[in-house]
Amino acid sequence: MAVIRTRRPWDLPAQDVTPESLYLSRRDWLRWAGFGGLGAVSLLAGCDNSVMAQATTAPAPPETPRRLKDLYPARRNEAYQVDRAITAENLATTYNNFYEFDSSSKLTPARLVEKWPIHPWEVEITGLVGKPLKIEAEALTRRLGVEERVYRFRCVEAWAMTVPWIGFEMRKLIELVEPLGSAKFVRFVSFLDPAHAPGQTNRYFKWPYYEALRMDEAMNPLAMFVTGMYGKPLPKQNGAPLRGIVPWKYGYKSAKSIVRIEFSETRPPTFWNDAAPAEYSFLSNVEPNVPHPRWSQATERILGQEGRVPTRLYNGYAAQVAGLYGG
Ligand SMILES: Nc1nc2c(c(=O)[nH]1)N[C@H]1C(S)=C(S)[C@@H](COP(=O)(O)O)O[C@H]1N2
Ligand SMILES: [Mo]
Repeated sequence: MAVIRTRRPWDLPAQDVTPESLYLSRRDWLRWAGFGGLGAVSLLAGCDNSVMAQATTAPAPPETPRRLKDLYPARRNEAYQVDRAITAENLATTYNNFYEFDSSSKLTPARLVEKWPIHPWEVEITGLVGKPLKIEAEALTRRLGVEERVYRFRCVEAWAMTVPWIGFEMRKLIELVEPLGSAKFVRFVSFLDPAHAPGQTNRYFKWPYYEALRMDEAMNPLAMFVTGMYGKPLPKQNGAPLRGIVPWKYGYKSAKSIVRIEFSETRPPTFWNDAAPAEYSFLSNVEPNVPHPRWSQATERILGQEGRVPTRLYNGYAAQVAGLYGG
């Protein structure tokens, strides 16, 4: 089903604006709108009916390959409860931000990843650590073990979902590599493969995608490396085979498809902060009272639901993380 482009990005109301619209001139938008002849190019924040229609016609997520049947589905850790319904799987796996594939549509990454090979996948853990490590992602996952946790997820664009992620705590991996006392930050670098990821030819961004956390944030038990969702391995469009999940921060802090994890003494630069420092801070905690310069963060839109609900401080995780920020 084609999504009708009813509005142009330059006349969108503030709450519908996605970050990239800042950078693309009118001419560039016209070029992107014709990109790949995909048709369904639009800014969709606020366009729930189209999203629902698209999601229900999307291909079913792949089944768990035989080699991973020992890991998925994973036992749910019931200590992490959320007072919201779990988002429909077909929404969470087809409404994506994955700029390596397409920065202009949420709906196309799920199709554009089709020919992208992700197995085997080498991950390098390096920098200020006593035991640097190079390991294939599934081997790492098996080494650390997995559990399922239902978390809220909040994008800076003010849409939200609730997802049963599968993975392991970041601190498990950190402890494995024995960081030096001087390590104060941990950096996540995503893959670089423009032959498969057409968005990486977009010169408006610096590739590969890069993000980072303070060490004390990464050590918080809520912070996870995620390898699966909805009882199965991660779909490629959701950041397979290994991504971060930092549920009290805006979604862009959780880098997808990570190939390198680096420990450093100084604060590493980050993708969105470099692109627009006045709009995307290093910390990027979910804070309802801190508006984005171009839209309010006081309310959010839950995928698959009508209307808006209040945003919660630290995305509902204040009890677990407020101490990290002096509160
Ligand atoms: N490598 C990479 N990681 C990324 C992004 C991206 O474009 N590339 N987008 C970020 C943003 S803005 C969000 S909201 C989430 C979206 O994750 P989802 O598609 O699984 O919902 O991934 C984050 N991680
Ligand atoms: Mo996002």
